[in-house]
Amino acid sequence: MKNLTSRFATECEENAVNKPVELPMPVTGKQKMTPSEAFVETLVANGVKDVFGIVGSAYMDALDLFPLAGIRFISVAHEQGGGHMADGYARVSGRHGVCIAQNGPGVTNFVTSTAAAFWAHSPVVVITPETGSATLGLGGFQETEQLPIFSKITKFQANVNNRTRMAELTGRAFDRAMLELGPTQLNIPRDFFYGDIECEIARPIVIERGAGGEKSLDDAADLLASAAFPVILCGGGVIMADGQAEAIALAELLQAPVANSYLHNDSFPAKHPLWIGPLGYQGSKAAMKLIAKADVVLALGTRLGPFGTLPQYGMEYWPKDAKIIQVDADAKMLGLVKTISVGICGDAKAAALALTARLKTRSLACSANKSARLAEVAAAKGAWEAELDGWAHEKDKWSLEVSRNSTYMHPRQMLRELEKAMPEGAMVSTDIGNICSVSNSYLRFDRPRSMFAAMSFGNCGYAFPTIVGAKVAAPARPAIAYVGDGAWGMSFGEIQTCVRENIPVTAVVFNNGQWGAEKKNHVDFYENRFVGVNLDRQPSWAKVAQAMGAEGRTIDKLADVGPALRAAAKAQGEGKTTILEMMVTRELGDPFRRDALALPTRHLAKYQSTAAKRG
Ligand SMILES: Cc1ncc(C[n+]2csc(CCOP(=O)(O)OP(=O)(O)O)c2C)c(N)n1
Ligand SMILES: [Mg+2]
Repeated sequence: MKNLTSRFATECEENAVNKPVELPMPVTGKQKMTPSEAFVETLVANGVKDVFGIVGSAYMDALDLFPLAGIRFISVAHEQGGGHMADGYARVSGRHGVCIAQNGPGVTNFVTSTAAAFWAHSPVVVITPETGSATLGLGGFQETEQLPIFSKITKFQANVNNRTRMAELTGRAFDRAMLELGPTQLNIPRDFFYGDIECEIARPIVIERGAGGEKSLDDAADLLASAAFPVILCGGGVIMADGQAEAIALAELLQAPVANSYLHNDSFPAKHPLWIGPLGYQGSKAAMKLIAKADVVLALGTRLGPFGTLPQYGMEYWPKDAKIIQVDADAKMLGLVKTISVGICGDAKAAALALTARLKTRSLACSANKSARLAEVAAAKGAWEAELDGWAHEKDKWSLEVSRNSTYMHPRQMLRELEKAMPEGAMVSTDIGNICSVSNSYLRFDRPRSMFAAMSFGNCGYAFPTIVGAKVAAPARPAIAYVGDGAWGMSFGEIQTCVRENIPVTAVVFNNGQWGAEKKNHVDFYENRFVGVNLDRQPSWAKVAQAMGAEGRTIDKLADVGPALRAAAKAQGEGKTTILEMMVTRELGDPFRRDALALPTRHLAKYQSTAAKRG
């Protein structure tokens, strides 16, 4: 057992991306400078190397300083894309992602990406230059109230209300993004970039999070020591704390199976024998069957979001009678969604360490039945793999009908081929859609900071720009986005950024000619009365890619999928962005929101023909 701990845990530490970085020295001491200089020097003090955005007159005086400050300005196609890039950058590096735009329309284009970063817990600093302070409220050019718009999707809003406070408030926006792990807004009236001020550039404040309260940790250790069937649920907090090695050590001490929380498939290594896969929509049946047996669940670094534990495959798997220990760095998340027995406000890494320290000298009830439990784990995993192997296509009536005469690939078979061909160390972002969701069953990772799904904000158009940002932060790693064709229509413009800025990535576009995830609701609840779900007359996305200066390939044979992915990933090494357009049938997997839809009721006579007949 000792060997197992050291092998997996050491590897994990070696792979950690989020190693402490040496921060460059900004100018020191109180001195005369312009607010633009104070702003840029504060970025330097925070180790900012890359800023995503679209150029605008509002902040041109500061932009002029970027090259000499060693800051790369990455010019994007749309500010939303720039915001997602900052998010991807932050998620892979554990450092700040930064984006900036023109006041008014440039800034409102950041709304969706900021909301997405909020729910991905990404430390993104959204810089929003504002209309000039002297004319604010007069309805001049490109004016809108920029603070209320972001008030519910940021953790903190710094409003530079006086040019002398530029460095202080810029620094605070960076500190708070890290402290609260989420986006912050730095709002700067555009005239405040100019003038002469005297100030000092503050160094970042680094606040260490502790393991949690002593009593809570003692109570949690007692529960774990007495558990007969403990299960660990590893969430995004484990990744953000760089605590995978500690989570592995605790799991191995308890010999407890470990599930990934929804869309955090990279929170525990898939090759580890105790890994059982992700919970939630299109997750692992093995994870669901095993957690259903738990008498104690340690929810480590997860807010236990309501969508992530909904019943799936007709299975109510959440163990209602189990004692739940929840560890989250944000005290407000404890017990919010699930009833808990012990809530620990702490860092997932430190808490895992503290629990291991408490438990390693104790006798553990779960040691007695260890072999039986491990046999159950192996059997459940084996059964799920066998089921996936045999699950070549969807089997509902509609799916069978639309795929019967198709020469295209079944999405599940294609996803399995992609899984098999996935290059070592790959980072994968996933969009919102039916095929992207089904991919949840086929995405396995051995290192943290590898999966960047559109988290609970769930916006189409997330994956492609996010992987572009991730690639900027980790250029040596293969960067792959999974995107449905509908979502691709929203986001393919960022191919321009890849080509122009030389950021080589791979996008795998699932061409099923439809907004599939929503169409599935029409099939299941509205008797195939399709409104707005067919994507007819699409261009060849491969040819569009070529026209934009990238590589584009259309793939319609299963045998070509793996080689095409490998070649595209390799081509990233030669600076090439590749779009792989996968021609797949129109079949559809389980719907997203079975929980929230119902067969229609109609009272008005003119709508009677749309009433449910299947009740
Ligand atoms: C910005 C945004 N608009 C609309 C939706 C609603 N929506 C969720 S999934 C989906 C369909 C996605 O279609 P596609 O990207 O083609 O993937 P598919 O489901 O076909 O695999 C839509 C429109 C959304 N989540 N986000
Ligand atoms: Mg589609």
